[in-house]
Amino acid sequence: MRTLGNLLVTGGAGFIGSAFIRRVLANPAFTGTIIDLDAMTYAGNLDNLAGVDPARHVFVHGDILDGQLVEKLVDEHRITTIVHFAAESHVDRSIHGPGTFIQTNIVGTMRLLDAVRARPHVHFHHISTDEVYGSLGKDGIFTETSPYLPNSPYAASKAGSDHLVRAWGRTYHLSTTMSHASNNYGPYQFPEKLIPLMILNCLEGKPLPVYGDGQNIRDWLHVDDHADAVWRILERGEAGQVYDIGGGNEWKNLDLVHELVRLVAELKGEPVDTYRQLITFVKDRPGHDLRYAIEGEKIARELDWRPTYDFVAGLRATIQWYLANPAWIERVKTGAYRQWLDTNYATRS
Ligand code: NAD
Ligand code: TDX
Repeated sequence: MRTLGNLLVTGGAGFIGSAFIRRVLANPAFTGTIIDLDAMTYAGNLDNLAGVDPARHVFVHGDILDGQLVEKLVDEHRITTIVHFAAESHVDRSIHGPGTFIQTNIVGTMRLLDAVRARPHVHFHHISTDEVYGSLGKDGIFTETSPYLPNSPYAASKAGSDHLVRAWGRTYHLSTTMSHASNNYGPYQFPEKLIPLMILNCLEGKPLPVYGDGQNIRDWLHVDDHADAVWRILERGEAGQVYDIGGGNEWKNLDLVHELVRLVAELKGEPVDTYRQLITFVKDRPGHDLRYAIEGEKIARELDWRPTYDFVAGLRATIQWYLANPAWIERVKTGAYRQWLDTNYATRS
């Protein structure tokens, strides 16, 4: 069992990083402090962390590309473990502008690894994605030994970062672990990703854009399950090992959109047709992967971890969260969630 002191979490203002922080700070087994390094791109939102104990969550507005800052934080806060969530994470954005994906996801990861290289007592956990394995056909399943076959600039940049983690670990004898998760969903997800986009468009009566014929398949994992799996790996994962984290929960996109529409209608007490008629087939994403599915046997067998969420219950709760948090939605839509930066930095300088 690894002893977890103070953690440096990168990208902790994003969707999954913030879920991880909320969950870890609520876990009595964790008694340290979290240093949260986030560059606050469009995806960083400090509203996601409202309510966390400020005495145990030190937010630092900075870039993982800034190696000196990373090293200073590790030393000053006596960091024992880096949990690396920070990334450019949206496939569609990577198609239109791959440059920042290469910078943040590959070069940024190298900066963090170099900081650890000079401080080999620090454990490094890398958060990666099933997309590095490319696309499955109708059959088959990804495992930790599947070949790397990335198809989007995003997936290629994550694959590149994975290779650095492996190589730095081997060459410089660093303590590293890595996980590949399937598609996450849950509260606080930025509405560019499928599930929150569809929920918000339903609520606004806007079209629900389904790419291609909607037959692509994703394996959905609740973000809290992902956070718990990462915690389990931090505590018990063996250095040098890779763990795949799946939801065991494959859905065709079109079926998922129909289920969302059904649940939104149920929760709003309105006829399903009100929302069903919004479903619109649009031009397919270039290089659109057909199917992802993760086996998840290794983490179950070696670390005794399995996902706990029932998908339909998790989806219903996620819709309920968006319905109960109009202020979060409004601040994202108007861009007001970014005003925090102006206010805060105006005060500091
Ligand atoms: P997100 O886009 O919601 O959040 C990313 C966070 O990283 C943001 O807070 C952003 O400001 C920060 N960031 C971006 N560039 C930075 C930089 N240069 N320096 C410091 N901070 C920076 O992403 P997410 O969905 O929470 O994903 C988190 C991680 O999980 C990523 O590594 C992603 O590849 C991986 N992942 C995501 C999913 C998913 O379904 N969302 C699935 C598997 C793996
Ligand atoms: O408007 C849409 N219409 C649509 O049909 C959007 C945004 C998506 N889609 C489709 C594309 C995918 O088949 O839905 C599926 C899910 O799309 P995204 O939410 O963009 O996720 P995906 O491309 O599968 O990648 C996600 O999972 C792996 C995350 O964004 C990545 O960060 C993660 O690594």
